[in-house]
Amino acid sequence: MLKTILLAAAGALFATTAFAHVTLETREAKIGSGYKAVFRVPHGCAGSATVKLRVQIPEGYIGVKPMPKAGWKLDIVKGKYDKSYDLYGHSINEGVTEIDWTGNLPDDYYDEFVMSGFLSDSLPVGEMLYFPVVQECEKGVTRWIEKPAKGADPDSVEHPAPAVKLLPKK
Ligand SMILES: [Cu+2]
Repeated sequence: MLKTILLAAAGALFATTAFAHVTLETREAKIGSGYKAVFRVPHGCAGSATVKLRVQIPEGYIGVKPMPKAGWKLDIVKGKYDKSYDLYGHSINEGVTEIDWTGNLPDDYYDEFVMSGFLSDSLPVGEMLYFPVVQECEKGVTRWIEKPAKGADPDSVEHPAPAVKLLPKK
């Protein structure tokens, strides 16, 4: 009985810690398939409201489109990919490389920022795909851009970049 309670408490603690950063809702996805990236923002910068969220799109995540958000200004940056990719039978070599949402999210509130895209089937299976995020606040900035050592816990670094684990196509 006590063991069960301790395990539940440990689970809740881990979930809370992992959830307490800017993270992706879905943390594993198959290459060669569509992927909806949902960025969860559970707090501001040391209590200060978030006024801008800038997301850098990793190479290999193609055909990206952001979801507009009421009350937020949306800017997208487009650029060349490092190589050509196949997207549903079409060869493409450029697309969205950064998405910025500008608005105001008080620290007391939680919100999600969404985009849809395609994980190219040339991405390396078993690796993590990182989406560096810069969170600008009324006071201060937090850069969620750190990449833990291979296989290490995301919490081994202070500001882990949101990431998704790449799974085999089938
Ligand atoms: Cu946090």
